[in-house]
Amino acid sequence: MNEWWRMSVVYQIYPKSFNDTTGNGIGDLQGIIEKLDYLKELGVDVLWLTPVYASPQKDNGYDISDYYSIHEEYGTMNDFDQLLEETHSRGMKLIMDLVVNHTSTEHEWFKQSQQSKDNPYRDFYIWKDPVDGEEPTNWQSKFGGNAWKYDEKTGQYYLHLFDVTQADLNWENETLRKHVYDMMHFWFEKGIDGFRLDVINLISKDQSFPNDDGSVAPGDGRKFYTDGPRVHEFLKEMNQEVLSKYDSMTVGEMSSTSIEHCIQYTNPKSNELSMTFNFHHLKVDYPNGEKWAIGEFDFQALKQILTKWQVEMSKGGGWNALFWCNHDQPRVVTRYGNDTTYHKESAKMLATTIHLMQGTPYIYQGEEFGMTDPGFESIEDYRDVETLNYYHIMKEKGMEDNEIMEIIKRKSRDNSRTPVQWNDEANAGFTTGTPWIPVAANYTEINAKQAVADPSSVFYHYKKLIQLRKEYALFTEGTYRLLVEDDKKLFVYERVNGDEKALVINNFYGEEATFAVPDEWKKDLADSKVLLANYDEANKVIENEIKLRPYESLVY
Ligand code: TEU
Repeated sequence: MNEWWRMSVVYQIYPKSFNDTTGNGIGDLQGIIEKLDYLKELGVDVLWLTPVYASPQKDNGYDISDYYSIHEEYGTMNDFDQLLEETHSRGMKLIMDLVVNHTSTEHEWFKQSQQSKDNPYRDFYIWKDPVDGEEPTNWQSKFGGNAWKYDEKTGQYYLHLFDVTQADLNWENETLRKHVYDMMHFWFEKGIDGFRLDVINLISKDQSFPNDDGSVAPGDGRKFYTDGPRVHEFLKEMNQEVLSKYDSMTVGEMSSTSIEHCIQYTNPKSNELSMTFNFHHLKVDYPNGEKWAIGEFDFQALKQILTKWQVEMSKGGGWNALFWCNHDQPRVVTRYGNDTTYHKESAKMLATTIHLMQGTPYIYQGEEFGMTDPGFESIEDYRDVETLNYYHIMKEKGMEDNEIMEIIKRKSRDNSRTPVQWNDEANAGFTTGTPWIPVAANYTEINAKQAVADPSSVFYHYKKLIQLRKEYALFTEGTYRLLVEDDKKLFVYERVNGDEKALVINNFYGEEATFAVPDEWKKDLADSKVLLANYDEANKVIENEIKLRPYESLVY
């Protein structure tokens, strides 16, 4: 099957931090329109817009109060229609974020549901009686604290797997599902090209609502509510009722899932989704699986996990989304690279590592020119609800402020939410007003304008990677094999498709490394040219060995 999204590269836009044209310090839709030519120059095919629907913004739009209108600070429906038209006129596609595991508690459905036990909308959400005067189960919210909120008016608790202002929808309710599908049709009829589905593997809860018996290893995350009993049934129904009627792309965000489920979610024979995000490669720096703790990343685990997902998903006919960064994750050049001495080299090496694997690559705004974590020291500079919740949780545990801030500086989702650094002018050219969140201090050196003017910048490395994917079907269709798997510094893999093959060699560390060329590659390397390098002058093969410089990356 040769679906267009298998050959595409997706660019993720977090509108609030992308580009402000009104001076209110918040990014907007007109700001995105202003940058479409820049994105076309980069060469991306699809834009993924995180939620722009009406929202009280407690979770920056992942708390939706009206699926049918645009959040007023981002603009109007006319602005959206113009953005869609301008995107399409440039030959690019646009997908929206579908947040239907929960709504804001300010959504009309929830306001109705909260009125009384016999309100027609009551069963759109998950309400339970107290058990022994307490919460119905011991489930914990992903944003800290118990996942149930008591509602005095009707004497019951409602479930919120995320913030208390994000009430979980009851997907057992057929009428609710119908409302979701109608809303999806509304956006497809406007001409969008697909959806990213927010935590979509959480929508089916085990209706016995079992307590968490602690049997799941910490950090595994797979709980009683991930990949629930009817999740595949619901996605097949969604596909049948909506997705199958449009030439669309879907990517499911799968919180703590398994390869088996992701094969089922994405194998075309399943008629569910096009591809999935999983996060196992972004938990190798979670000590004992704990996000809110500091630890160096486990390089061997990183290689093994990425390799396992490459091999198994391909074997099962599944399809991966390939990514390092998004609006929930720290910036990868800080996290797994070196954002000082070897900033450019390591940013390029990381891009090469993920982009030449099998799957659909995603670039998160600013990643294309090497934006870094901002390194904010004060809690006053943070905005993220998850971060602020954990700040208070760690304070209540009696942790010292400086210890807490060291963790938050490394782990906060705000690390990827600072304004895009367009140039070296005030506020990095993001706004003429006061930005809703401070701009990272290094915007004078690291910004899009500088990158576009520098042929050796990270920007042109991403552009070249996108071109390679278009030029060689090998990167879409070829097999994947990890080489020198126990090497402590090198991540080396080969891609093979018939008589086409490529060798991708990445030094993940800031010191020299030696790659001993395997027999099957000796002749090829002698003859083949370097397809892509991240140092200006490429390295040479000497006596069947390649000496790699710090963070050096080579593709043959
Ligand atoms: O994220 C799901 C999720 O679990 C995230 O909270 C993320 O994995 C976690 O913060 C990492 O520590 C989705 C959206 O991407 C996120 O922005 C929303 O806050 C969340 O769902 C609720 O909608």
